[in-house]
Amino acid sequence: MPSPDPTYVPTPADKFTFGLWTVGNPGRDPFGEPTRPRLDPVDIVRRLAGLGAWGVNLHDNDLVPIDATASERDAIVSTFRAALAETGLCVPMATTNLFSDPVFRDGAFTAPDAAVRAYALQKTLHAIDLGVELGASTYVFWGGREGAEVDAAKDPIEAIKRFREAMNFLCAYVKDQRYGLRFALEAKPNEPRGDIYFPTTGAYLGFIETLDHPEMVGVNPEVAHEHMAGLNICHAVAQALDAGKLFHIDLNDQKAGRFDQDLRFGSESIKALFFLVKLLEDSGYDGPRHFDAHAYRSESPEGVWDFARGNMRTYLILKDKVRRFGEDAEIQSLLEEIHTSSGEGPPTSYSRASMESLKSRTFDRQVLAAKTLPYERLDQLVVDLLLGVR
Ligand code: GLT
Ligand code: MN
Ligand code: MN
Repeated sequence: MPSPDPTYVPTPADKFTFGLWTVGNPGRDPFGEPTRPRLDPVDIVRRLAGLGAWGVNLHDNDLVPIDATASERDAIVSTFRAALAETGLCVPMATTNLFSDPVFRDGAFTAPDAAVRAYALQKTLHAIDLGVELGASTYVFWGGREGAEVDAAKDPIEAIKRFREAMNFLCAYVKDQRYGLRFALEAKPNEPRGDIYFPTTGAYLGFIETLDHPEMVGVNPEVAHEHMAGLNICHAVAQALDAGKLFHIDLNDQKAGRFDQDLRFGSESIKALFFLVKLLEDSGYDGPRHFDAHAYRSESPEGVWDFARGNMRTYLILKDKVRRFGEDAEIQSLLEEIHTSSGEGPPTSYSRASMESLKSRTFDRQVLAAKTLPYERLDQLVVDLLLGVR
């Protein structure tokens, strides 16, 4: 096994990506104006490439203003493509901004106004074309405005049907154009809406199976969004992996019970994110590791790049800890002890015979209940490992 790089410096092989909207976040919040100047997408591409990132992701309007003419659009896109070619950075994922413009104040694909729904669909067709032109293979849908504050005003079943119609239309478009694009649906429980439809990754995993082309559609779980809902991100991602639906992932951090903070990866939940990195690495997930986070509002323009470096460094440190976990003899022997069964397990498949034999088997409940589970020792070893004293 090659010796690990102790410097934790990323390379494109790590597949780290950032959004134009993440490192480009100017520090605006609901109570305050921007604290940093807007960054040119071309400069972002150069800086990210210099730091060892693999790719850059974007919403249509992160690059092309919503009111740009066709020729303005083409000029912007060709300058951007030149920067990608110069640096070797790729665009693995693209998405649509269906939340900033006032037209989407009451939803996009689920808006009560049919003309708004049509506009949202048209905007997405153009944005898909843009993403494909830039080489994207994954297309994310985050329905930030698809929700409600006033449930009296809307039928939530109708909203689900409308969202399904939009997804079916767009899948058909991708097939018709022969684009090699897969969709990844991103859940969030609330903010900016009082409640957002499809609040969790699990909700989307159920919904996907009701689509015309479920094989084209997966999920894009975000750490902060599952933590906002009080859920375990590792378990949500495990369900997506088991279903073959982890098409993308948004890595960041979040204090539980707060607004969506989009904090630097690993700035809060070291243990939970250690297990997330372990899951991603052990499962063989080979998609992008996208950091959907932004620097503190108090950070300087130059400090944004410390933020960018920090996300990648922490991922690599945790990945190294995963390796050590696997090589740690004491941890592994505890795991072996924990995973040793007290007797034969249940039948792996049903047959009359296996059922009858199970029915007639006798179990000593006291023996089963007395098996030791040294979780205190195991968890402390993990804490020691993460705190660097092991
Ligand atoms: C927005 C949101 C993110 C989504 C982005 C994709 S935009 O910043 O908070 O979680 O992933 O639309
Ligand atoms: Mn996200
Ligand atoms: Mn978020």
